[in-house]
Amino acid sequence: MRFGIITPALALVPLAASHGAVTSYTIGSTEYPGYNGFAPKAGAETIQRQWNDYSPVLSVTDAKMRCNGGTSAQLSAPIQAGENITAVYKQWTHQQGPVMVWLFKCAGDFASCDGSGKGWFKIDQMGMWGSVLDSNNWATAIVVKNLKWSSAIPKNLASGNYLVRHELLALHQANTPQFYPECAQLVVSGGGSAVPPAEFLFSIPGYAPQTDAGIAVDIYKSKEGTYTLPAGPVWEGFT
Ligand SMILES: *[C@@H]1O[C@H](CO)[C@@H](O)[C@H](O)[C@H]1NC(C)=O
Ligand SMILES: [Cu+2]
Repeated sequence: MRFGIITPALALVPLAASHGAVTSYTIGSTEYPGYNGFAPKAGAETIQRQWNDYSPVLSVTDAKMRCNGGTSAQLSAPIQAGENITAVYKQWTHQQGPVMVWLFKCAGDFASCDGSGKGWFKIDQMGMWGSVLDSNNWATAIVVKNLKWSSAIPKNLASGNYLVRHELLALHQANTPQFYPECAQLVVSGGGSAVPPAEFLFSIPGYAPQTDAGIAVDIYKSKEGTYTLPAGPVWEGFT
């Protein structure tokens, strides 16, 4: 099946009917409402930085790659190093592509933390299993099914203020990657002193070239294949 062919029809569907975004978070037994889209509010009391809408970011160098346009949030959520954060999606539809979860350590308070500079590192990611690129054996298909994604904060991560960035990369259109990133504010405590070495650190936007083998992908070109995520492995935090 070549889903690429039905794209013009999909384009007629109202934006809100497809795509998706992180709309809340769960840490332990606490639920943190996020932004629900389409009604930005000055000073909204969420831990999430308000994103624009469900529309994908199409270029790895687009400024919206960082937090889907979100620049600030009033609140932050406490989390222990080693604890999980679960991102919840009100809706999500694309079944081919990886999930990546990133952190950025703020130098100070959140108000002055814009996520600029080479400070983003991955703490969780999943691509494809098996060898059939146009199958549903992808991390984003798990998000379609569960409408959530859970990741552990590294156990010995240095305590402090962090931005967490959940990124879904949809690859259902050949060579037309769609990025869906959202950010929230976390105060990590109980960690150690670990900080990732330079090779795990990236700037966002621009963590890889648009031509990266994990970004410019045609999942329909050959039946069998392998997939390598862009921007390298996750930092486990145990060194
Ligand atoms: C916590 O996150 C890890 C991935 O970092 C995952 O493997 C594990 O299943 C998560 N635990 C829960 C209870 O969701
Ligand atoms: Cu979409």
